[in-house]
Amino acid sequence: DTLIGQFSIGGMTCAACVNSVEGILRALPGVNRAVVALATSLGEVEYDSTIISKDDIVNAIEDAGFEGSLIQ
Ligand code: 9UX
Repeated sequence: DTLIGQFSIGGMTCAACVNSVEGILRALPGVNRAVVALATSLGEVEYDSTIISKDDIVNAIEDAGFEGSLIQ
């Protein structure tokens, strides 16, 4: 199923951080779309839940050195 998850992404301090997180998210198998906003520290990710889980997405954010958590 295609789902949309909203994630809090802590630790982003410049526009290059945003590009980095978006690139990491977009490269994950099962992620169709990812948009990250610096001002709100939020990311919205459209993903195929048969390929990747919310927890996998949070882990990818964490592995990149940021603090990720699921909002909904
Ligand atoms: Mo900007 Mo972010 O110089 O990890 S890229 S702070």
